[in-house]
Amino acid sequence: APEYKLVPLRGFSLISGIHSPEVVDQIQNFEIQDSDVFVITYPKSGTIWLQQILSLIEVKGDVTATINQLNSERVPWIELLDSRKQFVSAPSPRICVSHLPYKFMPVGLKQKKGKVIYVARNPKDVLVSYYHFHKYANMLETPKDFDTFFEKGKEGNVFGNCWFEHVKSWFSHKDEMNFLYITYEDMIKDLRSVVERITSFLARNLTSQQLNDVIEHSTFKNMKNNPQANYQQIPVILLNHQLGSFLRKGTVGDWKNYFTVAQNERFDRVYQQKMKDVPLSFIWD
Ligand code: PPS
Repeated sequence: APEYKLVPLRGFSLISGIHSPEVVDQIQNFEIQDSDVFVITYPKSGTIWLQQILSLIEVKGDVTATINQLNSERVPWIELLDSRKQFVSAPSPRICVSHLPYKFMPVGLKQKKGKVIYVARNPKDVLVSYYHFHKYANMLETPKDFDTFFEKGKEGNVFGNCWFEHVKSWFSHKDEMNFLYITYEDMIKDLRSVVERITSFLARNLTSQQLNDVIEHSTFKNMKNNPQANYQQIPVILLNHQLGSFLRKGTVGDWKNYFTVAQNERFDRVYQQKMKDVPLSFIWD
């Protein structure tokens, strides 16, 4: 098996074996078209959910048009090794996802070409979801226990680096871009209204029935049972499917089952300090 490790590129950690510094360094030069859509997330914030939703919006909710292709191929990651080929030659509209921080992004996005959808999730649930992901993703180091991962994740010693820096870097530059900010929690509470915000941001016209179909095939249950949406077909070399599943729990507030009172107090202090000038708030449970 290949050896995966975190390798730094301009202050950001990539995973050797699946990311290439050369590819990532090229992204800023990608020529952006007005129809391009970039979905940006910190890991475990709803990426594959958006892959499913956006590809369904493009086919107006007709799930049969998506069943020949994995959602990770319909809406590929731009930082993966072969992404340049996939992105540059894809027919318009080119829709991709990325975990990269703002500083690696194509210059064109900052000139209001293309569109950016940023999906944020409350960082306590991100930490718990990422903990489970580290246990079954072969490209990430298996944590000894939750306490160990809490320290590591809170410090940003993971792929994605620091959650606070990620959210803040994108959010503080939002006015340079065509930018839509949504949260995982809003999607859990009211998926329809978030999907409506997305269709209107992308100027896609769907009938009410088509919208229903998009939502129906994007529920946790239906995605978990859909082999083209649940990542079961991602090779075992990357994900050990016996140790977990990508669609794990899909709720808000699971952190309460993991954080001790002391950990929660420490986390709240860091949160308050790092987010004090940021006009964002989260639903925590
Ligand atoms: S990754 O590895 O960064 O691409 O992971 P990502 O897709 O961003 O995040 C995975 C978490 O999103 C949850 N998820 C969903 N929740 C509710 N409904 C739907 N349809 C859905 N699809 C994905 C997934 O279950 C992971 O969260 P946890 O808390 O671990 O369940």
